Amino acid sequence: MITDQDVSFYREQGYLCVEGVADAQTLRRMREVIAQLTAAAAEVASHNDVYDLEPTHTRAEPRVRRIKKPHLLDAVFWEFARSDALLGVLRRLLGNDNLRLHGSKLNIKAPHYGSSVEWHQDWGFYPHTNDDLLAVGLMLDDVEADNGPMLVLPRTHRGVIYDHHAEGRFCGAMDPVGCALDFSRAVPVTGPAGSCSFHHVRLVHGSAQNTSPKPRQLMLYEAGAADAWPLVNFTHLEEFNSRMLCGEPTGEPRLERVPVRMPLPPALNQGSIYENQTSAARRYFDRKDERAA
Ligand SMILES: O=C(O)CCC(=O)C(=O)O
Repeated sequence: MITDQDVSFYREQGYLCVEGVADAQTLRRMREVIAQLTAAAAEVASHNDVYDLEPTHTRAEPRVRRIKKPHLLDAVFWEFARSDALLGVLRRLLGNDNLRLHGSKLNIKAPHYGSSVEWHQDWGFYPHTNDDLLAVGLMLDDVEADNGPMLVLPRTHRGVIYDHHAEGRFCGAMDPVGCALDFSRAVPVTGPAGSCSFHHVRLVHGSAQNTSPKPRQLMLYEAGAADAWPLVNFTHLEEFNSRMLCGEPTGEPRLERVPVRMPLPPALNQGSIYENQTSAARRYFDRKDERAA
């Protein structure tokens, strides 16, 4: 499905977008499940293990900005993670036949108010023994320049690990001034529904609020080589190995000379990146929490 040039592009630039990875039936099934899950958010008043809510959420008018771990909520999300179409790309980009899912989340940017995500490197949240990891963003809607596409800073996956702390605690966001990066170089990752973006775990990325009238739902899967073992939040071996996508697990982590900054002490506000980032000292993206007209 992808060419040698695509693999070279990913290695050099730190990201790639591939069209047509999910078929129409998968997209339809996912959208149905998401519609049911978002409607059921009328039952909850605050964040929980399933939902991260927009600051303007009410039970009368549910506003969900993230569904946590969809692969545990409905088979369609796990089936796509293990589909030949997706694994074919992952094996090539990660150069490995033994792959594990680190986690999954669905970021929903509703028309007019869907929340921004501040600049960060995923590696700042979950450093591993080696950095053969990436995030897949399955586009459930057409993603265009104006409905809050993910923005990436090409080639930053080869650079330093930026500090994601504020006032001595992890905050899940880089200081947009202190890091001295030129954000005007950022590239929007766009594509028709069914496309997948792939970004390296160390690539700097973020995304602006969706102020357009169009939705932008992005199903994110974090995947990596089976011999990349997490340096934080390791729980149970059985659970760890239940996330194998293909190939065999191993009890021998591969240790590479990779730069690491631990996401500790933990963020003041727990539960999601959106909550972690509320304690960032400075924001780059506009935050308009007032209710849409
Ligand atoms: O939703 C997006 O565009 C960016 C998501 C992201 O980077 C994250 O949730 O870690």
